[in-house]
Amino acid sequence: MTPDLFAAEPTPAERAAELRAQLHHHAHRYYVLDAPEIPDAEYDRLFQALQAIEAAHPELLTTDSPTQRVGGKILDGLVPVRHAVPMLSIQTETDTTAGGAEAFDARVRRELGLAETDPAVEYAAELKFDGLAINLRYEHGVLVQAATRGDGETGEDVTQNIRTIGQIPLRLNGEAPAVIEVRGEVYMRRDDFEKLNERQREKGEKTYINPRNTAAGAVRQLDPAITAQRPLSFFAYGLGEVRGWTLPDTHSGLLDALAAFGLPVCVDRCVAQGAAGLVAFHAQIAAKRDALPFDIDGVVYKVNSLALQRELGFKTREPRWAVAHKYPAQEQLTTVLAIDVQVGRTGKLTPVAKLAPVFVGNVTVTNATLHNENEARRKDVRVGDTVIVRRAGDVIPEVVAVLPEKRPEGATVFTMPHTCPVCGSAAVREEGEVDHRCTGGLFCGAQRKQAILHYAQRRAVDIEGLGDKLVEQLVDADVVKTLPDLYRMGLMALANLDRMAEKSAQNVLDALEKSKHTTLPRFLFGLGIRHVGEATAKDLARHFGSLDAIMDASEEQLLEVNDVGPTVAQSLRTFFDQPHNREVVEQLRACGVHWEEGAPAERAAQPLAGKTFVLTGTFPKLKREEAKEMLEAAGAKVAGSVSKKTDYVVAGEEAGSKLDKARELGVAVLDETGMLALLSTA
Ligand code: 5U1
Repeated sequence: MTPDLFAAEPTPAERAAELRAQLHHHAHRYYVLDAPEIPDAEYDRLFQALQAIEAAHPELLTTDSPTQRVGGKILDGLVPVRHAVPMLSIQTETDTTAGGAEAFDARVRRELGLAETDPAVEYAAELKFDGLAINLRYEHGVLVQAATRGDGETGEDVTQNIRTIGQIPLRLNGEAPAVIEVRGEVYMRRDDFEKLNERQREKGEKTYINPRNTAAGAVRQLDPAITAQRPLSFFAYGLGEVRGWTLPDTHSGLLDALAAFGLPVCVDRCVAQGAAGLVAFHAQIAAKRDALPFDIDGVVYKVNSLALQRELGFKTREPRWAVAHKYPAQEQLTTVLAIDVQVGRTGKLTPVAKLAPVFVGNVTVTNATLHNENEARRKDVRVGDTVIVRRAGDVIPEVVAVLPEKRPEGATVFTMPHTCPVCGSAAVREEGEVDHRCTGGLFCGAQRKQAILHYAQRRAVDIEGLGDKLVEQLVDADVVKTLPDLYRMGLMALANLDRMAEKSAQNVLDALEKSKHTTLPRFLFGLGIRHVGEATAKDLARHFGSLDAIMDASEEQLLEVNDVGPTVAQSLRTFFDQPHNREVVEQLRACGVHWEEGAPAERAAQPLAGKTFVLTGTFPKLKREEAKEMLEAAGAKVAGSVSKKTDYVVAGEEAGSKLDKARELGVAVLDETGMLALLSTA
């Protein structure tokens, strides 16, 4: 469009009104619809432009200006507000089965005087949010007051706190009634709650117990600047006083109208026909409860027709046309009977609170993880404590918080043991790590299966056919307790296992026999020493030449090895300082496990040290792994992808993109013969 050169410049008042409308629109897209149309920086630019006009023309400031969300003064106390229309509570149906919905429908039908042959009653079904009920009063479309429920008759004025919530419009869209009070729930999303607690931890400040209490506390703050830092959200679900507006015929129509005003209305709602419709909604939401981004404690059913609602009326302080149908609670109180330490398959020690049995999240819980020493200390859980336990979905139960006022006298602080409770080996916590670990990997009963699988894998001593299931059977049947037992078991022990044919048993024995002839790096890697991967095992073998030299090396000597830092050196020392581990190594050797040992690397040639190779395609003579070992024995590094740092690409048959990349970057390309020639002349 060509600009109208004769159009008058907008006045500051016009420009301010236009900016406010734009900011209002974009805030709704961002906070309510979660569908922003402009980048944050553009929003900030518009916001600053409006701030500048309002600073220059204070007379243009309006209470619904987006610039006025934060900035209220610190209060001495919250002022009482008498509700124009009482804020009712809702009857709760505690039968969490389908029976709860059926009982409500039966009650409604009875009170409406419906016969069995009459059609199903139509309901609006919604979520029961776990937050704080709020009344928002809009006059001529502008938010003028926000109040808590209080006792239903009188609440507290929390207007300036509520104004900080981006999702709550300061002005309604469209043609607004003279007065409309919108009722709904302020809540905190779970991800926002986690982020808030993360920030608290970073600052070294106390963390919050759950989203509900945190949201309620934030709304009742005396300093709105603090509320502004709490990420709160809002859903509208009902009305208070209304003047100058014709109500829709149904509750679902009312929710649509509230959404059209720009208020956030939850999309997880439906119109349900009769008890069957309610039961289906209850089940559908139960299935997605844990995937919702916020906590709910049930669903709400309301008779959809407002005319029928009026007919049904109220029973003391609760409407007869609505009910909250609960789900099983996800948090409960219980007491800590003991704190045990469990050892996982990988040797990780986990403190576990043993609890007085409690029904939570639909199951009886008797254990809750305390994760690690830091977490146990942070929560300061002690034997005898009364604690809040949470179990949501399939997530393992957790102690959320301790009730310090209920702590028995003399309850002592939990400390992690220095030895493994299963095998008695040293339990260590490495620098920078949160977990304690058992160092008796080869000996510890808890780690048996993992240790055997690690030892048997293809990249270690390679025992073909010794997989997950077989290891499980061998350990559970007590045939194998430690690695050397593998070489001691006979055909009968194997063949006696479930679903093990004699032929397969013989194959396993043959594979075990074959695995006895291995290499030092494979054996060393197979021991499963923490931080000793394949590459480190190769470096160690090359450097020291023999296992005994490695087992006896001091930390200083270990540190001389390429790529071995303090963590690896310490881990090796701790491992070989455990008599159990040495004993296992000796027994394996006694069983016939052997390898060729060489001279220490100081004397071994490393002609390709500092060179990086990439292998691609299939070679005529060598397997890829063999080529890799030969190159590494000559000191080269074998990488997985080609870059400018690659010195040679060795390409076999059907070499693909790596070869293309090598050509593109001008990297030298060899075939297998070329590589062997390089190795022999280097
Ligand atoms: N979704 C929803 N929650 N909730 C809570 N609707 C709803 N209605 C309520 C309450 C206390 O009360 C009215 C039925 C009065």
